[in-house]
Amino acid sequence: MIQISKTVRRAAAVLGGIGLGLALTSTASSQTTLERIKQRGQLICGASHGVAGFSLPDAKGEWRGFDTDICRALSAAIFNDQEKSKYISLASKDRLTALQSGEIDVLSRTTTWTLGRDTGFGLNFTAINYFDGQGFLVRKSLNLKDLKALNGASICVAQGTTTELNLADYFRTHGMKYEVIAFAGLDETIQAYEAGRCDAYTTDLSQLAANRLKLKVPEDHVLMSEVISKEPLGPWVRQGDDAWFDIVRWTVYALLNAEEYGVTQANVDEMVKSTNPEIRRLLGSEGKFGESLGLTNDWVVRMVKAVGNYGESFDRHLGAKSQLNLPRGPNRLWTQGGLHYAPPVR
Ligand SMILES: N[C@@H](CCC(=O)N[C@@H](CS)C(=O)NCC(=O)O)C(=O)O
Repeated sequence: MIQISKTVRRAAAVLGGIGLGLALTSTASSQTTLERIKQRGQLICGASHGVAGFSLPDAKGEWRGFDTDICRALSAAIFNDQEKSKYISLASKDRLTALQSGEIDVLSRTTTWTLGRDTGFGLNFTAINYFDGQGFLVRKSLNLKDLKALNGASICVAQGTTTELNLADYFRTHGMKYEVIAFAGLDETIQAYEAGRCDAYTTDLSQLAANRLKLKVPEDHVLMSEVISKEPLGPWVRQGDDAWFDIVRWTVYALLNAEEYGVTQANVDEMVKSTNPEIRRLLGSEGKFGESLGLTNDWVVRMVKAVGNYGESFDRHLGAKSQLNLPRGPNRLWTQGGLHYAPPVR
């Protein structure tokens, strides 16, 4: 509903705040985000600068990845066609403003949920799709035993990230010196590390694993074993449209519930006929849960047909069936000792 024009936002900033900006613009357009997406015939999804496994254009230029699958699932739920998304590649430092300004409908790009971001930017975090933590990549030849050995080191990092802030916290609390070399773009950061301008490169562990593959000889670089932060990642929306927030949040939970109940891309058509009430509600064989979101009752069937359940999407892009081969670790379901616990559909 709230289309925040850049002019109004600038005026709001001058007048002293986002709250006023939202108040000013809520009257400017009564269209909901879902209505706007349907009218446009396209979902506009904020993506990364290209991180293997999460969001990266393939050989045909089509965006693929675990974060991209959220937008593919949304597009399938709304249009019954996973290809109706347009992806905007955003640097870390620009991603939150792109969502604030209305340039994108949803930000699905390795973005950590923090209190400051959830309250200070007119944005809402929806649901965790990946539990991550911050790590460090270093040259194997340095033979570093632990992070203490990085005292006095130069460290490459991307601007506008929680990474930058955690780095400062860590070195300060451990009384260690360091030189930070911060870059606006992902490729610049990796190139600087590759060129030897920094002793270490730091970001979320999953991205370190993905970006290590961009280096000339990945085997010459190792991930340090220590993890210095909590990075709960997931999609974000603008504040002010609760119905759209619900759609994005329940998309993540529906894909997790599909995994929990054994609903897969291959068996979803059969599962529609299941007698299990949980599965019947999830897939719209019973109840009107899709309609309550402003979608069709078979919305989850559409999504699972498009991208598979949470575990299938994970395996394809990040796990065993991918180049990254990341372990599920904390991203296992709660039923298997992991942290993912999707609320029930009822
Ligand atoms: N999860 C952290 C960091 C995410 C992040 O954006 N990392 C940098 C590290 S290089 C980045 O540019 N990632 C690649 C990209 O998204 O294009 C955050 O939300 O601030």
